[in-house]
Parts: sequence; C-alpha cells; structure tokens
Amino acid sequence: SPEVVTFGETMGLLIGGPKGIEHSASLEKSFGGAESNFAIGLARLGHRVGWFGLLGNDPMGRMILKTLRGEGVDVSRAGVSKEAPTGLMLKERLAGNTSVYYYRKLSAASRMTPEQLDAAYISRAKYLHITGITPALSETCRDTVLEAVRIARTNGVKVVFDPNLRLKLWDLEEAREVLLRIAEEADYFLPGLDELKLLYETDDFDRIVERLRQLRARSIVKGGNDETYVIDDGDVIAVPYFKATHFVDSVGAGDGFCSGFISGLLRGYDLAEAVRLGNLSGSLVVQMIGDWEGLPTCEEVDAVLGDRKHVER
Ligand code: KDG
Repeated sequence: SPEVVTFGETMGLLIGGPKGIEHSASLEKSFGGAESNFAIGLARLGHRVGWFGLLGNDPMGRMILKTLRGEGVDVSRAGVSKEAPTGLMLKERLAGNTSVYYYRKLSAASRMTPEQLDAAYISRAKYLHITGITPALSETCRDTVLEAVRIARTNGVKVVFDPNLRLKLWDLEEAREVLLRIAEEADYFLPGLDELKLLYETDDFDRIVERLRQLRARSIVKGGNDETYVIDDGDVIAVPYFKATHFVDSVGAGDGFCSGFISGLLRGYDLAEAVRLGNLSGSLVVQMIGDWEGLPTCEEVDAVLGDRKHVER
C-alpha cells in the first residue's frame, strides 16, 4: 500500500500556443491538478503513492486515469461519477504571464464526500498530502478534507498541507479562515511567501515567521528571493534555488517542490537537504510546458545532486 496518499480535483487542460487561446488554431491537450501533479512527482522519484478523486465518465477523465496509472500512481481508490463531468482548465502564457481559466463548477470532483474516503487506506500511509484547493471546491469537499485530516491524525499519519491559495475559486476572507484552520492541524505546512502575506495580512517577514512558529507544524516557505525557508524552532534556514535556464511555464512548480521535499524526507534527508531536492524538482517543472511533465525521475535528480554528468549517447 502507498507510503503517501493524496486526493483532489484533476482537470482536463488545454494549453494555448504563443498566440494565446483566442488566436491559436489548436490547443495542446494535457491535464492538471495540484495533488495529482504531486503524486506523479513522487512516483517518478520511486515512491509508492496513491491519488484519488472523482472524475467524469468522459474522455478527459479516462485520459487522466490512464496516464496516472501509467506513471505508476495507485488510482485504486479513484471514483467515476455517473452524473457530473471532469472539470476543465485552459492555460496560456502571454507577455511573460501565465493565466488559467477554470470550467469546474459542478464538476465531478466538486461532489466528493467524506463517504468516499477509505480510512484504512489513509491510515496505512506515512504521509497524507492535502491542498487548499479542495476545500474551495464545495462544502462536501471541505468536509472531506477535514475528515481525511482527522483520520490521518488519529492514526499517526503525518499531514502535509500546501495551501495553494486560488483566488479564482473563493474570496480571501473565506479562504483565510479555512486555510489557517487546516494549517493548525498540519505536520508540514508548505505555503508560498505571497500566500502568507495575504493569509497573515502583513508583508513583514519577521512577523510571518512569528506566526508560523505558533503552529505545531514545521513550515517550509517557498518563493522567497531565490530561496526557500525552513522554519522550525531553530534559526530560519534559507536554501537557495536551482537556477532555471529555460523558463516556460510556472504552473506546477510548487507541487514539484512538495513532491521533491517529501521524497527527501522518505529518503531520510534532513530538512534542508529535503528542501534542496524540492527546489531542484520545482526548477525542472518550470522548464517544460505543462503542469507536471517536467517532473524529474530519480536518475535526473541523482545526476544533479551527485554532480554526475548526463550522458546523451
Ligand atoms: O499547482 C498547480 C495546479 O494549480 C494546477 O495543476 C491545476 O489544480 C489545479 C488548480 O486548481 O489550479
């Protein structure tokens, strides 16, 4: 059974070319979902990981399930809805800015309920990963996240929480209340600095650190000035980024980070080493179009971390 379990909404994804969605004659087809991006990242790094959610009984849903299975993710707990379709998302990068457009209201995933949770499956894992996207989808999704966290905590499963604030899904006041409540329950809290500024209503880094230190979680803050911060009881440790030489698509970088970080913990790395692996994974995601396609394999990360040269032929 999986060492890491995650769940959430995965959507079909259509990506516009250099002319943007409006003027592109064809769109590239893929899929995206923070939790499945994370699952693919862990599977590629050689870990047993399970993802579940609710998909529609439609072509995008089938593509998602098949691809996740092909990547080595356990999808045995994923469900297919009879009534509602797989959500959809469009993405384009124009003038250096990436924009996404959601078509996911009333999607299959928005109908997830706590009854879908397999408590035994979650309790056998070492880590449960959740994101702040799921509680934004519906009341029942919110209840599902809270129930999954409860199952994890009563069974000694570590809760990894990435707030993934999506202001296209809910307003900041509502998000703040729910996300900060879940953060209280987490063992590892993995927010971005921009998200913390909004959630804690301050730009002052020291005040943010002070708030994070009040949590029981260890916090890893992504997206500082070229570095990631580790915040636990000791000094704040800054772990520098790997430079991306070819930046094409920022979406998915955070999920890549989280998968590399958890892989590092499973490898027995200390926090700073695990963050370094997270940084490496995130830096590779942004160099390929798509939310998860650039996620590295064990060979790729070990080549960089071990400073071994890549042999092309
Ligand atoms: O973190 C990347 C995700 O945001 C993306 O893959 C799609 O899950 C998604 C969302 O809700 O935006």
